[in-house]
Amino acid sequence: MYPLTPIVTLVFTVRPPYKWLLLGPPRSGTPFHVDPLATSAWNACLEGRKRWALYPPGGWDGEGDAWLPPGVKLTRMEDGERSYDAPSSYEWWLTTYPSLDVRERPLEFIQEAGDVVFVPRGWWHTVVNETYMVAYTQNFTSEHNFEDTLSVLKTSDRDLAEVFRCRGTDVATVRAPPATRAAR
Ligand SMILES: O=C(O)CCC(=O)C(=O)O
Repeated sequence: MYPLTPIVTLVFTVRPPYKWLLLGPPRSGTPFHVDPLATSAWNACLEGRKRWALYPPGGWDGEGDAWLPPGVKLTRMEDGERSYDAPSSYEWWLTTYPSLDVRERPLEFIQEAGDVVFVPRGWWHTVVNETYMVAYTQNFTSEHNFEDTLSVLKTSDRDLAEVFRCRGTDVATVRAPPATRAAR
């Protein structure tokens, strides 16, 4: 197993929010989105049951960044910024999902208490809670998506990009050699 060095957690001073305790009743949830700053995430369900749908970056056809999950629309803010308009997760499962062709269906599964889900960088995901639910989630950048996060930060927050680049380089120089990793 490869250790995932949590580089984001080393940026103490200017770190954006990256960890959340989630609590919700049945039918609550999180609409379709991609996690910010090219981060990946892990999500541990402590209580209850959650239904997930995921699409890989670019969708199944590899159509590139412009691809959006069915039911999600691109909107433009007044300043020209792009934003995504997604229905609530409950509404998506109720109205969009049943209309999907079998080839358009997402990767889907149930997460129960004790299960930990890994969401890779760039994957669209939505979650509806089927019961009362408590979960804990953290976003992170490891050596695997370091360059992607750095590239997003360079356009959105140059100061943070500089701190991140310096700290990330430190981590890259002290990470375990391949032989040690394989033994874990
Ligand atoms: O458990 C959930 O509702 C999903 C949380 C999530 O997608 C996120 O924090 O990015």
